[in-house]
Amino acid sequence: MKSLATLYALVALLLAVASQSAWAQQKKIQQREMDSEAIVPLRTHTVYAPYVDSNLQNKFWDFGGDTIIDTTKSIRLTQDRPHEMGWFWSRLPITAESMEIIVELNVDGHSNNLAGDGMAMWLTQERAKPGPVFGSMNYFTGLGIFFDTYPNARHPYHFPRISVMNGNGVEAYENARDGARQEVAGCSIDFRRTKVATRAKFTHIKNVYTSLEIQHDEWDHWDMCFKVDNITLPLNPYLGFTALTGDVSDAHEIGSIQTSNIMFKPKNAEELAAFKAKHFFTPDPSAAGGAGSGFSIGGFFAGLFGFAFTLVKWGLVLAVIAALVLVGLKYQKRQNAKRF
Ligand SMILES: [Ca+2]
Repeated sequence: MKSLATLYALVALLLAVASQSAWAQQKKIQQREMDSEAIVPLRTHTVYAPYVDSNLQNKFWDFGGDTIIDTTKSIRLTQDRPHEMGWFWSRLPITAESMEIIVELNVDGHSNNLAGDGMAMWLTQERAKPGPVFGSMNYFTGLGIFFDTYPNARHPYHFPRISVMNGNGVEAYENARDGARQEVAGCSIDFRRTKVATRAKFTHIKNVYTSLEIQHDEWDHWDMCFKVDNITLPLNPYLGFTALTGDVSDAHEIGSIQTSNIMFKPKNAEELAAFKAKHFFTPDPSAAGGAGSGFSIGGFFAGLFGFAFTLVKWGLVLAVIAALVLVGLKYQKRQNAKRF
């Protein structure tokens, strides 16, 4: 009889744990739904093939240097030739405070490993000023995300390297050191000569976080490059892409750029702090798997599936326990029958 009582207690405990876990999952899904009120595509900062109109112009974008527009395939910032430099810049600034930018890029060349110099994505006050920093001006104001394929110095990390510098307009990018001292965030990911098109997903939620996810080995599989909370963008930055080759080279191409405005309900300081804490101190299984930051509709459905999976899992556990209890009861009955 004692063993039966223990079994019942165990079942009750498991039931309590299961309902608690289910409740936590459901709450998480609700929170995800509330994260983003709307994602509105920005036509002014989006571009697809054929990229230009019949006059070989684009009213929202401007290009120059060695940039070649291949209307069937890509915006080629440089070809796989030494000493080229190309740029592609938005004509209008981005007025949205929070945004998502997904860019498809292709970095490819004849050499297996000796290639360079790389390309950059910019969110800066300045626009269309060619220079030495991956084809753009030095002493920039705002964010530079560098896709650096050529190590100019030795580092404890591998190349290719993606690194971010938040320029203040007076500090120079230290090219000879690959900007190591100025890197506010970064990661080593091989985005050169990839099997699937490389895509970079940049997300900036004002006063909350800035992240960069990279797709490079499998379609729609995103690896988190960085997620930080200390990046402030300049007010109304221009969006630009530039590339540079030196003695060594690579073709640097852009397939498409897709920008969206992420809109949020106004939040007070307390709500904002809680929102930020959720992003940086709550373990997020989908982020750990590199599957996204929980802002996408995909993230929401992943959560839903996770919830369903948990239900099925606990259902199975309970079924096994119920079976054990039944066997126990039968055994006890038989023992009692024997006794009398
Ligand atoms: Ca470099």
